[in-house]
Amino acid sequence: MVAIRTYLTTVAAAGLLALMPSTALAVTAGVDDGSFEYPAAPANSFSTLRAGQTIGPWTVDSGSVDLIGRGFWQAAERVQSVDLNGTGPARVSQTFPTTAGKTYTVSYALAGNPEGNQGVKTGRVLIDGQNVQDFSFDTTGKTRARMGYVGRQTTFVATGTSTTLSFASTTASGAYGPVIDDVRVGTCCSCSTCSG
Ligand SMILES: [Ca+2]
Repeated sequence: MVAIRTYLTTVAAAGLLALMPSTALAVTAGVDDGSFEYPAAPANSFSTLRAGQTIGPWTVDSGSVDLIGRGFWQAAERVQSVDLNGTGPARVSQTFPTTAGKTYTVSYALAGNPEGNQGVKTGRVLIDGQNVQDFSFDTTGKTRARMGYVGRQTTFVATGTSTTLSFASTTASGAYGPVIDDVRVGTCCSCSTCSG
């Protein structure tokens, strides 16, 4: 019993530690503020940010996005999220340290702006400017209270000491685009063990 207790204690401690790397990884081995929580957008409203402006560590490369504030609609993680169409399609990017040759997993939560013209919202994930994943989300029947977030993920092999991760809307017209939140980059997981 002593041996088993020791084992269980070790497992429990490891379990606690296992909860921490998702946050630690986001800082040390991947993106910073993948939850789009900083700066705070107006509660029950949003901020429209245009090319050249930043969302914390993220930069709006082109077009405009809406940074959705607390309470405007359901976030996937904490309270804020990003509509990749502000007044039209946008691209947001963040550059972070990587190790060349190492494989990284990008995971994120995907939904779409349920207002206006409901339907399929499309976009893509880019690594160093190269398209690595197309995504789509159908907002039909979704609401601000029930966004219907789904998990998505892709992997890439870093080619240098830094990598630029981008999310771009390919929803051509309008202010109702794909919505992303809870972006994480890590080296911990194979695709078979990651959620989503
Ligand atoms: Ca968030």
